Amino acid sequence: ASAIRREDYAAPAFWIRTVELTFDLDPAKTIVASKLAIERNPQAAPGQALVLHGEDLTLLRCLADGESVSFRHEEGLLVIDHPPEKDAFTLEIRNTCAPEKNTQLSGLYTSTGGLFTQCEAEGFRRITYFLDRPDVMAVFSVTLRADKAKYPVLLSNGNLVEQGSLDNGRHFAKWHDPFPKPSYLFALVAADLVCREQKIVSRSGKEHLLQVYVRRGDLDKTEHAMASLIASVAWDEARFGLPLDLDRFMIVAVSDFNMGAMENKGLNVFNTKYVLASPATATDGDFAGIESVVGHEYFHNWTGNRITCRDWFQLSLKEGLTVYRDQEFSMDMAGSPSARAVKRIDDVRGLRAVQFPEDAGPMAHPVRPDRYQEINNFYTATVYEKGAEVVRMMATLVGREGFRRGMDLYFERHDGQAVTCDDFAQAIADANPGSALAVNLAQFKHWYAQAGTPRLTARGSHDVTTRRFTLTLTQSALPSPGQPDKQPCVMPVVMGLISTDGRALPLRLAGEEAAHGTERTLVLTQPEESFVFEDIDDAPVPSLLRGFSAPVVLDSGLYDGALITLLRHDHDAFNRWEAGQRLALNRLLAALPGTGELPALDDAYIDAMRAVLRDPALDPAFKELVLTPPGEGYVAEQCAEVDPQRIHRLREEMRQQLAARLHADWLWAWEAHQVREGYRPDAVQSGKRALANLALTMLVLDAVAKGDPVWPGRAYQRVKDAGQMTDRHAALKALIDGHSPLAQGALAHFHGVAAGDDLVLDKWFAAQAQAAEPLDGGGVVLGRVKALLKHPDFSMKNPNRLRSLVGSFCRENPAAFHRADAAGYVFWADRVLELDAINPQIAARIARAMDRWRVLAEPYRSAAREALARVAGSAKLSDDVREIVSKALE
Ligand code: BAL
Ligand code: ZN
Repeated sequence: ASAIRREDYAAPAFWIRTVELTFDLDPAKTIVASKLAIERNPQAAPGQALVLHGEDLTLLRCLADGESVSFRHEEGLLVIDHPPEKDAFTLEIRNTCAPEKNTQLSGLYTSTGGLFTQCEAEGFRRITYFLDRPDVMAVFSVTLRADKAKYPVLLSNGNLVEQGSLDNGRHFAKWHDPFPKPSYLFALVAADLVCREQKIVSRSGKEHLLQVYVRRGDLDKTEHAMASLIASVAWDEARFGLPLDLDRFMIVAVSDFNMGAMENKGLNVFNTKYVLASPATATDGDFAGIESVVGHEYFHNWTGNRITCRDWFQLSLKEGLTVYRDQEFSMDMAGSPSARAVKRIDDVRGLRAVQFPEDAGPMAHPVRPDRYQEINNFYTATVYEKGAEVVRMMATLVGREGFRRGMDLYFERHDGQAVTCDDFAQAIADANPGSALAVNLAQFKHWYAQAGTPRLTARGSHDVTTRRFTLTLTQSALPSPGQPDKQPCVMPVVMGLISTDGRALPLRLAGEEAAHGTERTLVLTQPEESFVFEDIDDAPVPSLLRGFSAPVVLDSGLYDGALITLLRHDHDAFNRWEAGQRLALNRLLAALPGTGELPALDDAYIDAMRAVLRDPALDPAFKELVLTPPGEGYVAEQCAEVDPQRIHRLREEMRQQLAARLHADWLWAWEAHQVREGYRPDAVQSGKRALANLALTMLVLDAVAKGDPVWPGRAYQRVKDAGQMTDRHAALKALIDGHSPLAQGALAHFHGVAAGDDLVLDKWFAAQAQAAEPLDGGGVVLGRVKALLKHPDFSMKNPNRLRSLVGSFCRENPAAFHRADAAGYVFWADRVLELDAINPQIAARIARAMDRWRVLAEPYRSAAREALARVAGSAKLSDDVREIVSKALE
């Protein structure tokens, strides 16, 4: 397929104002009757054909104003060359689709005996013929008819208008959604479900019904999702003045789902992974994930649904903004400043692990892309997470109150419209005249237009005689596909200066009368700028990019002494963590060029780590983050040529040394952080568990190396006895990644305890696919993964299971995947081709495991190219996978 280009956007020739849909639901053949009130767009060129999208459908009838009308089919289109020559007319369509054959899980499909839909981005055209584009917004009325015994619950968007019985054991439900919406927000569910429900009263005194629908037997795992939904409703009202606008708001969980969840108006459909949780089945991380995804989908109700995207190039308009909102929500829910910082560190770790490599690879694209072949490939970390960073920078530049004013103006101007990223940025700027954002708006928008991660270099010089410290900031950006030259960005650099004994210094810039606090935001707009600070007696340590105030790679030029000062004293928790990571990274990078082992870690580093671990003023969750060395993927991104085996070896050796040298401290950490009260997935308890479980991991690692059975035995006991999943799962991982002989028994026990629970089984598969390769005689993980493909609990058709085994192995276990014998790449190619015939969207995600093949050292690089060429050479390839592999090979 040829590329779709942003610059080719044209408003549609016709609008659809209302839609009446009637479904006779049946898994083998569903009949869809659609009545569309169509209006000509007076601004469009006259005489145009009416071109509707349609895919994998059988057309039974097409009438315009009750008369038959001639039509023709083109690839994926239904073309009516001569629609009625009127400003408005009615089009009636009858078609069928086959839900049970729909393994792509886009459109109407079956899952565990029920019928579900997924329409974003272009799934509605797989249900019926339509102008399936987000700028066409219509009011939907939907009638569902189905067998009552098999499908007792019939749901669609909006309000339930009527329901009742029909002949032959069938029944019906009529739904009406008063808000005009694009077709991608349509949803229906017909299934045998039960629901947890709760009535809430909003600030305005209005009553709303909240419902969470799940399969029978899962109701006891919906409490947290419901609590998260209630908190989301309250938060959006309190923080942004955005109330729930529907009488009823539903969440439905489904076990076969391509995405995490979907924000269909009033009827969110969720992957079970982001709904179902009990202490026995879900980890603290799962609980946090549910809170954030429930929030995310709920917040879309305004940022995405009330104001939607004009076209799919504007996807970040809703996704970047909504990720920013869900991140802020989770931070507010976390509570303490320290817990907020932990959440921020987590988010930045995610950004660096996924988005930075994306931005440096063949799929690099701007936050607002300029072209795509398959839009599903653009639900990316760049559009989502970097998009959120762009919104965060705007908020930093205009301040919290200013951002709220900007959001208010955005809704005042655009409620009910389909708009662009430009419209959003303009609203935030216009609400804050004179702000650094408004003054530099055109330049700021390079963040939307330019791909690649900018580099920020900082150098300081101190003059004792003038008592001045000059900070010089330089920005640059590497070329990315289609963008050889980059313009300088507007970068908010939140910063402070620390004295070597740990004091935050007052900040007075040259020309100012007095100091303005100890933290400020420098706004870099030029390729290079110097900032002169007055009254600085001794050379300070700059703390830059606090809270990660811009999504850039920072070269601070700081050496160990300064980094240790920051780790000890910085007032910004993010930068304390960052300093600790940099200390670890420097040691790994220094050892990489050799072939030997990691040299013994120096006392200064070990002492600094010990000091953090033992500091009574620091939160356990924060300590866990500091004591965890940077991931192998992040280390790889720092290298011009990547040897995944060598990175794995050095990082494992670093963990071994930390385990051995801090042995007494790990013992203390384990003892001191046991949670003895009842389980709560809050920041305090989960922080303690995180640190205790890191301690356990280190104690097992050290014990296995020394042949001591005590700690592996304790971990094994935990797998058996733990009262909740966080500790059970952590103990299992400690045994597997610590290469304990007890791991096999622990896995068998864990599988038994799973008792067929899909989400627990996903963890069981993932733990094995992510297993650390042993340093001596490695290469064992692939064999186990291949064997697991044949396990009766494995299925290529269930996206969660597929991600947990194949995705985890190919994308999250570099040392197991990148093998000198190329067997990992052969496995990858086989799976991508096999999966492409079932579910191209998921196949394309797995295909992206090869994004960074060009930076691999030999023999990996040549073998990777060969595997890519084999996939690209396949005659039957989806647009999804073709786009990924052809870009990789370009
Ligand atoms: N809109 C697709 C799923 C999500 O980002 O919420
Ligand atoms: Zn979203």
